[in-house]
Amino acid sequence: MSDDEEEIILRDLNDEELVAQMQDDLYDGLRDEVFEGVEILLERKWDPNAILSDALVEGMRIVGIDFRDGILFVPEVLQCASAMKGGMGLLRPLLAASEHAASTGKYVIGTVKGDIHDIGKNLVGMMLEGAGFEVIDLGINNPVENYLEAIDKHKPDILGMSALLTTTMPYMGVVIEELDKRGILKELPVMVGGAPLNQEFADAINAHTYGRDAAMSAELAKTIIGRNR
Ligand code: B1M
Repeated sequence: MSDDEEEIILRDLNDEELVAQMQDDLYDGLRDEVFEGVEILLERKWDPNAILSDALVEGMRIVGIDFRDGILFVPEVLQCASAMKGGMGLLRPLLAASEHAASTGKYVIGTVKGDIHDIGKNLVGMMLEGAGFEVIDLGINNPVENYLEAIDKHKPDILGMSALLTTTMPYMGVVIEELDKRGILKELPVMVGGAPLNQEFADAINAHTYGRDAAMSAELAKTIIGRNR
């Protein structure tokens, strides 16, 4: 089937069918189709946040279930991630369109050592940009040295760490301990987030804040900046 024919079919769907189709396409790792679905919903004046949550994040949630149950494997899930990122790329400028002329503050963010999941972190970064933050993204698999170097170089107002694995989340505690030893922690609020985390864990490792999701994290970051000024 040609791209044009596929386009006509997607465009023929009503909103509900289209969102369901996009979740299927994300599951099948069809980057172009997911991208096109996002385009169509935007043309239909959907709120970018709703596209993100209803079509993309929900699609990825379904992928997660089948990944956990051994129905999908790493190569397939990588394709799903690529499709998700394609759609997110289109939404990025819209979510990050800041009403703020000046930067709200500087935010360094990175996924911790041993962990290569970056979709959630990227979303948090996008929302922070939307809230007017200058975001310095350290990417994935960051040892403590990377965070220290970035703090020294960029002098952020907040440090954010993301982890998606129960095996990598304790490393956040290692970073926080090191910041404490160096006297940085009392000056620099640390936000932690990621699917396996909760408030209890954040408290246990002495993090300043726990961000449950991207939108809430951006709000929390603004509150922290307001409090510190
Ligand atoms: Co991974 N993986 N994975 N994986 N993967 C999970 C996390 C898992 C829950 C799947 C499952 O079993 N159901 C499971 C973890 C189990 C556990 O630890 N208990 C798992 C596993 C086991 C693994 C491997 C070990 C598999 C293997 O190799 N056998 C391996 C590990 C690799 C490594 O990191 N060393 C692995 C690999 C991969 C891929 C590479 C294939 C791919 C990642 C691609 C990429 O990110 N570029 C992948 C994916 C895609 C997933 C799932 C399916 C989806 C994650 C995602 O992107 N979610 C995931 C299952 C799931 O979570 N449902 C799974 C969408 C995203 C928007 O949500 O990341 O939660 P999330 O982010 C949210 C919040 O958590 C929060 O805001 C975001 C937006 O609202 N948030 C923050 C996140 N970071 C934050 C930081 C903040 C604040 C909020 O402040 C700084």
